[in-house]
Amino acid sequence: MPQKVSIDKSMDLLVPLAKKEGIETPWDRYEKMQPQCGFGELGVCCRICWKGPCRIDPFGKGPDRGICGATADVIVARNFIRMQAAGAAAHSEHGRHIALAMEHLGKHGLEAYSIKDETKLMSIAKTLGLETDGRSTQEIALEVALTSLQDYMNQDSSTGCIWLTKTLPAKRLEKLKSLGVMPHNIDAIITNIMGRTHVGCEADHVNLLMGGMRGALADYTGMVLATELSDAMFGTPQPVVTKANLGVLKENAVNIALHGHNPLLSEVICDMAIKLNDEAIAAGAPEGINVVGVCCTGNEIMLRRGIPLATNYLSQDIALLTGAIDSMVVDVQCIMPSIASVGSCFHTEIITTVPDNKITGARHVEFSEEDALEKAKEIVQLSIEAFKRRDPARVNIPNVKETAIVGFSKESIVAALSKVNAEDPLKPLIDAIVSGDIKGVALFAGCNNTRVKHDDSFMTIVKELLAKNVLVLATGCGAGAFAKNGMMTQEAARKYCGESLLGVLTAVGTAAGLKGPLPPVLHMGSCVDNSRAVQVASALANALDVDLSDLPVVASAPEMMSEKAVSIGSWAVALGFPTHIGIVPQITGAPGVVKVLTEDAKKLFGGYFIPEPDPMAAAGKLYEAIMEKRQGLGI
Ligand code: NFS
Ligand code: SF4
Repeated sequence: MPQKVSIDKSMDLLVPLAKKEGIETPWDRYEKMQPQCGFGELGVCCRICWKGPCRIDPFGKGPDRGICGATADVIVARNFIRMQAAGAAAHSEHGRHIALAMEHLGKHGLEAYSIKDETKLMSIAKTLGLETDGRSTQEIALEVALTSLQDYMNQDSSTGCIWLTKTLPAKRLEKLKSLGVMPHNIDAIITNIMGRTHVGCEADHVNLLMGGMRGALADYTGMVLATELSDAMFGTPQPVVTKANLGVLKENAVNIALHGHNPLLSEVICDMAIKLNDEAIAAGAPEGINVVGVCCTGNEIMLRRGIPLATNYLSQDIALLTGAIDSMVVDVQCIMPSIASVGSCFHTEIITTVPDNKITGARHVEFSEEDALEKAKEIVQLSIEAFKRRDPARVNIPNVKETAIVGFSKESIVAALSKVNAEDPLKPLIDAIVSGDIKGVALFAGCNNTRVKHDDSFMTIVKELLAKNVLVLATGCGAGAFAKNGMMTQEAARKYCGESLLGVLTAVGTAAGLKGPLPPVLHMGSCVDNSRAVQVASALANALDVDLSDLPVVASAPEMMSEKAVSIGSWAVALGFPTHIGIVPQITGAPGVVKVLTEDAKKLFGGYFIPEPDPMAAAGKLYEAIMEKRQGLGI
């Protein structure tokens, strides 16, 4: 195990505690897994048919083809695009779920849900080109939902997905069309990838990878509709001050940790926790119910409600070592099965809620939009019951929590900028980029990974880029890392930003009434909310009449691990952004694939992958990519 597995200060208390209690951490399991399979690391292992598994000898001494004749490039490309398809499927299921809920809301109403943000609903209707005059909110919501669901149903491959075509600049759409990577139907594209990678189908790695890019753009489609419809139902994030890290748990409260992704579950539980607060007090918790968030659900409720974020991906099961979490309630994605076994060492209720995401050893309370209130009540009451069983002697809450100013949707960024220039809100940002006060924009996203020190790569790269006057946006567990480690405060802006960036953040922050700078890292939300950054970039590109790929905008996922991150990184490339990944990807055994993704992509899309595990070197490469784009623009 590396000397220190995490830079998160909470881990200084909890990792040794795990050792003392004999409870396994992800890092213990990582150590047991060493050495990890070299063929798998290089991606040259194929299990697509049962003649296999086949593996290619990377040293050129053994087999150079699978039993069917597939080369390393074909094997790796097939594996890679299946990952893109899985990522797209995960996000798009989330999006579909929200769209279906909105459809039901529009058709017959749902007790637990409403359109909380009518302004956003109207703006979505306008984006989608729908009629709003003389129509009720419910009618408009229904049409927005049905239009969104078209992106899962359209069979005419000559028309692109609606949400994609309505949210990207015309120049980029032309480019995607000319490259043949426009998705027309999310489900169809995912099915296409699974079909073309079946044994005995496509065996051309370039064509496979282009098919994968289309899958990644289907992923973007599912994400943007998930974000936008969620905003209409639950509110568009506005700046809010809250706290992050495990010190947000309260000794004298019933602590409910909401974990997963979909706000359809977390929002209702937050509402129910408020309603049942007195029951918790009566059960002996003087501070009532304390809801905290984990991973992307944590980001969703943090931005919309100011609910504190407890932790991010890699420390999710260790969080249970605090002995103070009474229930961890999960829905879908990024949930370590280990929470059930660690939870069983404590009084904690681990509650799964989705019929196709159960975990052996956890309690399952099936949740649906129709009976959301009843089920949320059951879940909160189970949490209160668990609190009664909590052993105070085993409570170890780290005294670590940071202030976090969060809530930077496109709408709230534009609103803040409009305080500087009401007529043309984007102008101050564009002027700052053109003058070089802001050198460029970097979006940090993605997961944590046991292969690198928890949260460390995020922090190392960001400090370098801030000092060089790069504006930083963040989502997902990256944003979680920054929030927990104190990068979302005004003091951090003063400490880490270069002079000219600090000047811009101070001008905007002061105009917006913050009496000082905006935080140096702007938290835009969960992973699906990466689409918010695209909305900002598209607005900039349109204002400058350039393509997305011309902008000095880069993306970075320094600690990525999931198939969703593969998919997001791929659409970032397809949209024209140089995209850093800090983990050596499972493609390096296929030189042809590596070339397409790191070199040829640049010519085709303007975006390309920059694999670089060393965070300092990565910061340098990202900055270089920004400067190259600036040069291209002549600024
Ligand atoms: Ni996104 Fe990674 Fe997961 Fe969210 Fe966190 S691990 S790809 S950041 S919770 S989706
Ligand atoms: Fe081996 Fe080809 Fe089957 Fe893959 S598809 S397991 S390379 S025979």
